[in-house]
Amino acid sequence: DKVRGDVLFDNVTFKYEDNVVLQDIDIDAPAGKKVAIMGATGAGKTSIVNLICRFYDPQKGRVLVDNVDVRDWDLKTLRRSVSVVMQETFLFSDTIANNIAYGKDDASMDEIIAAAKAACAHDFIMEMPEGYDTVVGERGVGLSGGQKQRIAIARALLVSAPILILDDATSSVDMETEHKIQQALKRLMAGRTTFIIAHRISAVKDADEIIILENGRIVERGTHDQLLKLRGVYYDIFRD
Ligand code: DGT
Ligand code: MG
Repeated sequence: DKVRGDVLFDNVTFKYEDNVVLQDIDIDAPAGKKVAIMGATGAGKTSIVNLICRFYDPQKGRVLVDNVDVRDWDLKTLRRSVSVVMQETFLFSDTIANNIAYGKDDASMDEIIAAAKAACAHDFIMEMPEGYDTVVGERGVGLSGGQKQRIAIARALLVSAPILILDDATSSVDMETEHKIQQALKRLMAGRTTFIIAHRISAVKDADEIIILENGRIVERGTHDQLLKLRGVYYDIFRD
């Protein structure tokens, strides 16, 4: 009963109260496919990934994982099958080591350090008063947005869920660090169904399918080359 990681959106419409956020969304992501989602702020990108994790349910249509409606999944199994680097990173009031190992309690210190190194977090962690034992979060040392993102990426690197979601995962780190982290993320994506939400072409151009959302609707979809030829929204982002 291992989860393969096929994800299918079948004509999904989703609203917050009267506000239609996603309309008639079809996405076919068989296990291992890389889907990138782009679009302006408020277009509905995060809402798409919220539906996979069942943080919300759609009013119309279905979201399927391994051909089973996510509503019929055991919530624990479903969430354990999805590894998410959220747009708004959440850290527990706990040590850095425990924050990284959240989701994989049996991780060894060597594994934690390797994940932190791959996420370009090791150096700043070692500069903290107590290194990996430094308490962060509400009652501990404050971290910058980019530092929190790197902790979250290290956390994702440790668990090996078949579905991976990167929601603006490197938006707060500088270009040079992002470039380094991309290498680790590429390894992380290998063999997993991946949803990459990003604003930079560099982060999406290798995806199997790039989806452009506008006001909750898919207005363009295809590979990097196909979308460039289309000379539409994606082409305009590319030229800027
Ligand atoms: P981003 O992250 O700023 O680039 O924007 P997206 O594309 O991730 O947008 P998303 O999916 O967070 O929001 C789509 C729409 O849904 C937007 O009009 C705001 C609205 N919305 C998001 N979260 C909530 C919520 O918790 N309650 C209500 N009522 N509306 C929400
Ligand atoms: Mg978002």
